[in-house]
Amino acid sequence: MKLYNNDLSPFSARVRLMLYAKGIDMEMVDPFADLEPDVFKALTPLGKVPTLETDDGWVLPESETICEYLEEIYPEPSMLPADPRERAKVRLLGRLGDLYMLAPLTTLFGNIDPSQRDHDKVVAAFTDLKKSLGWLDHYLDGSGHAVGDSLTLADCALVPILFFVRKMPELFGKSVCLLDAHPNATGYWKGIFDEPVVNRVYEEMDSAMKGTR
Ligand SMILES: N[C@@H](CCC(=O)N[C@@H](CS)C(=O)NCC(=O)O)C(=O)O
Repeated sequence: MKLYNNDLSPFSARVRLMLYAKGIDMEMVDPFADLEPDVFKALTPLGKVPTLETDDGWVLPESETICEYLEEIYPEPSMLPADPRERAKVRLLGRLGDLYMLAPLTTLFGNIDPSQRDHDKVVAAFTDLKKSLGWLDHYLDGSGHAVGDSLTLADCALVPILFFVRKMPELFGKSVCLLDAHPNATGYWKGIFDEPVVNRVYEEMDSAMKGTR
């Protein structure tokens, strides 16, 4: 199998974290560096990473869908708890990340360049991000895992998002840590690094980010 991946993409990092946690070896291709745009678009009209391609040529985009598919075909170690309510919480945290945290982060991304910046959009995006961090804090318990006491798909979704939550203020000349107002998220962010695969993904994202500056 092949993963069309970009090391800085939080969506790609979500899938990589899962692959590392499950010990799945997969070929990585960065389509933006290694493929002509038309070739990638012919594979997936979305043209986005991550995209999975199986050995028989079946192509699946969208990080959450890829993770759910991989969980089904590689069920061990499980990254979904056995308890239905805990499973629901894993999925809830993934959706909080996708819908309410990545949306303002994407707006902020598009406004990093000061010469192109829309200040009203930046203010609104930071406001939305802080609000969604409050929601996240409500559902975390301050321990080093999002749900239960082992890695789940919720951690795969949240770690790459919190990477950017912590980096973003500095890119706008602010020296604040957005997690400071959120004790459970702060505890989570400290504890999750006890997982070696989290360190691996963090380093990959950090190196990719340094490469863009
Ligand atoms: N909802 C998608 C979002 C994927 C996405 O937006 N990926 C970005 C990189 S972070 C991308 O490939 N952008 C290229 C483009 O939109 O042309 C997912 O969860 O996989």
